[in-house]
Amino acid sequence: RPVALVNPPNHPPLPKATLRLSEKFILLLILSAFITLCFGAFFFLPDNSKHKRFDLGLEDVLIPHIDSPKGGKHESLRDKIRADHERALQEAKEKLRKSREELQAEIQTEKSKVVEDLKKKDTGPKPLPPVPMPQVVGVSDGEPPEPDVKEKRDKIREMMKHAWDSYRQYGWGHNELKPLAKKGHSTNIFGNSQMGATIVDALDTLYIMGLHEEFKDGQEWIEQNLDFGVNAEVSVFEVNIRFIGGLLAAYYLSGQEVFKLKAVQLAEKLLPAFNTPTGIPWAMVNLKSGVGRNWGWASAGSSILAEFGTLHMEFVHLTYLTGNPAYYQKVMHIRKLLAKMDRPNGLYPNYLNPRTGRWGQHHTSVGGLGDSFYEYLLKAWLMSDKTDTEARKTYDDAIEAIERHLIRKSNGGLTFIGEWKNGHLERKMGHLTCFAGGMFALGADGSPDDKAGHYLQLGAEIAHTCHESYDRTVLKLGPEAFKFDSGLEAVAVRQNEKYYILRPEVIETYWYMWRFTHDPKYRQWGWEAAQAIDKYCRVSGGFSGVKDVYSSNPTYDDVQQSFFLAETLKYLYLLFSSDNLIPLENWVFNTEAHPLPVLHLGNITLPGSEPAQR
Ligand code: DMJ
Repeated sequence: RPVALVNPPNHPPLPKATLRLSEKFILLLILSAFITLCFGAFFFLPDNSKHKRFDLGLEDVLIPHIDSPKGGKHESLRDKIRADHERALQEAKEKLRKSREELQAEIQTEKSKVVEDLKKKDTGPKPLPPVPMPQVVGVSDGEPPEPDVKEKRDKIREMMKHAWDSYRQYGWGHNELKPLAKKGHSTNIFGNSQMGATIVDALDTLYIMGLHEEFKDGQEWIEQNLDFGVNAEVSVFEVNIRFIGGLLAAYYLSGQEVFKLKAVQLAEKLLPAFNTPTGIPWAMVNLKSGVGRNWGWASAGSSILAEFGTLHMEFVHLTYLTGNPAYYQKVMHIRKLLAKMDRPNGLYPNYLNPRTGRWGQHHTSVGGLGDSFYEYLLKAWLMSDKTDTEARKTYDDAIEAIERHLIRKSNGGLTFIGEWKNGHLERKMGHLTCFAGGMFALGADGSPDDKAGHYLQLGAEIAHTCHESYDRTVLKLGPEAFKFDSGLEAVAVRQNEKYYILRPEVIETYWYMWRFTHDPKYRQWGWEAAQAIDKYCRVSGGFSGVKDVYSSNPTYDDVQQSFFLAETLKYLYLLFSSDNLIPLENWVFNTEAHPLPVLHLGNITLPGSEPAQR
């Protein structure tokens, strides 16, 4: 269309320069159409060069046949081709003469032969590459020199035996035990699987306590029964910390290859959980189908900070042991993504949407939903023999913001860690949060600005507060959550916060404080807790949680949690052992108390430590 017609009728004529510009534009349009045409022709017309190459190939063989003298090398080649053709023709004729049934039988024989050949080649799971075993020290007996301490330690060992034997008798192979009903038990974190969670979680405790017969029993069950091809939707976090952590620790302590193989088989099943738009894994994955999703209750379809942030230790070990960079890359990708995000007040919210990569509700906690994310930053640094300084720096920054916004002193002088909810501090602390006392003490050495003394002191204050939460109950066992509000100091208010489910966090902090200070009060507090557990939680079929620690006549919840064997009893046993049993210079405990050896990464390059990919 002429350019002039584009002008509306009563519009002043366009200036000359504009018309010329439009002409240029049309010319440009025609030129680009021409280029596109040439481009298309180049790609879509038959590729002559290929035909040429093909013809040349034939010429190489055929042309000499035409010109070659009789009896020459080309003639013998021609005879060979002719013979081949004739043989093929003959075979085809014979095939055509055969009946349909005969042909099918032939195909079947051929197929079985191929399968047989494949079987011969496939000699089971591929062996993992040999790697240097990290220095495994301190798997000693750890017997304390003091007879009264030894007596206490023996008592803890006896409690472990009761918990294990009861599970062995009434719940063997199930995930957990109902010690009153005397039958197996499971929860939604394990889907509808029966994967012997208690066996896997308890293995290293049995080993450390020298309960070798029991350990062997557990190993046999794992060899014969532990199968991850089940149609069960499990929690990625729980399976990682309990199963992968438990199997890896059992492997490093005992050197039995089966544990390593099982850990790797399971880890492969967890990998599909990372197939999200951001690479932040789903909370749950179906072990068979690989389909993942998030908890219905989590803010706007979010994944949980303490869940996707508690994979690092185990995944680094998996890459170390298998040479497969995927595990390392997945967790480093999470770290990189978090580093790029804005943090409200320097705090990490507990919820992150794996589709959009945006934070969900602004709720920050050092207890449930947040806790072990901070723990794994510190432990990543320790586990790398203090070479992963990026992890240490991230930990230091996070703790600095937590101290500023979440840690307060109550009117009665108790230091507590509250929960930050949309700019408001809730003066409530969970039993889970009590692990932080140990974490602060563990992170004291290496803290910035030489604040080691400050963090050790903070650890001691948290230990004291948590001990108070136990001491102010009737049973001398701590409630699930306690308040520092309206005159209340370290006591639970709501009925649904008064339960104790055999959790380890307070005892865990006593143990770390003991290792760093050797103040006898920590052994004393640990012993008080052990006695209370034995008195109020022990039943003939094992150990049970109780529903109200403020009642002298409590009812049982009838669950023997697997972490009672993995953590609570292990930390108690270590509290009454000498320090040379699992020394902290050589071992780092995962969040389920499974010890993993320090990897001297200064001398090793992990495969995949180049830029992370998803
Ligand atoms: C354990 O499974 C782990 O310690 C986890 O990090 C949170 N809490 C439970 C035990 O209370």
